[in-house]
Amino acid sequence: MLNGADIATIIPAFNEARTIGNVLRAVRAAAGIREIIVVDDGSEDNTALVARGEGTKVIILDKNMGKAAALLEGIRCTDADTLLLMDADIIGLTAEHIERLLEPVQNRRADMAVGVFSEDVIHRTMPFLSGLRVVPRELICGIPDLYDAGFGIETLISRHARASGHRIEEVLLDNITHLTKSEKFGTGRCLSNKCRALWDIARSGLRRL
Ligand SMILES: Nc1nc2c(ncn2[C@@H]2O[C@H](COP(=O)(O)OP(=O)(O)OP(=O)(O)O)[C@@H](O)[C@H]2O)c(=O)[nH]1
Ligand SMILES: [Mg+2]
Repeated sequence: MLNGADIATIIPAFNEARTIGNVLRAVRAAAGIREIIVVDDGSEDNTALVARGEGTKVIILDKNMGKAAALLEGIRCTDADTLLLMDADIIGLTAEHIERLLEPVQNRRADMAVGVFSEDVIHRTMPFLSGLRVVPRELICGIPDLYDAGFGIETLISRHARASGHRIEEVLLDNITHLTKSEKFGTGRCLSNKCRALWDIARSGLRRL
């Protein structure tokens, strides 16, 4: 590692008790991470309990605010200059995946690294949707009106990074996947959550920079 980047991990989590424990153990085992912050805003399961059981700092918001707001609340609680954004529903995550994702930024080849699940068609074709990324704090904090972006936050970060000339590297990650919305929520709730996500992504893609 060449760069002494000061890295905090922010994990937005909504009803992820099934998977967050392994995600936290993988992050904790990875080299170079100073701090881990989980943001839970209204989970109806034991997400916060499991995260606390892993010794992690958990921020609880009074009501559900969406993914972007949760991430931003987490970022407000750290002064780290580099942020590892991580989803809580990842299956198969290891410390090695995380170290591979950090490497391009630590070695100053890239300003932002985006993790791409190598076996996932959506990730491969639309890497700008990936929730696994290493991002400079100044990039995220420089994006206006991000709080209400919901599931569009990654699209906006990628668009702003490109527009402002940040060097982006995609890192292919093997043997890793995530729980789908239908596995998490069942058909009805999955459908409304999916529509919400598509709407957030569409408006983030169309927004004037
Ligand atoms: N705190 C918080 N976290 C959220 C919220 N919505 C989503 N997340 C988290 O953001 C991460 C990704 O959310 P998912 O719903 O799995 O979205 P996705 O993986 O992009 O989409 P799918 O392919 O449909 O699974 C997970 O860690 C979720 O728990 C929210 O409203 N609040
Ligand atoms: Mg998911």
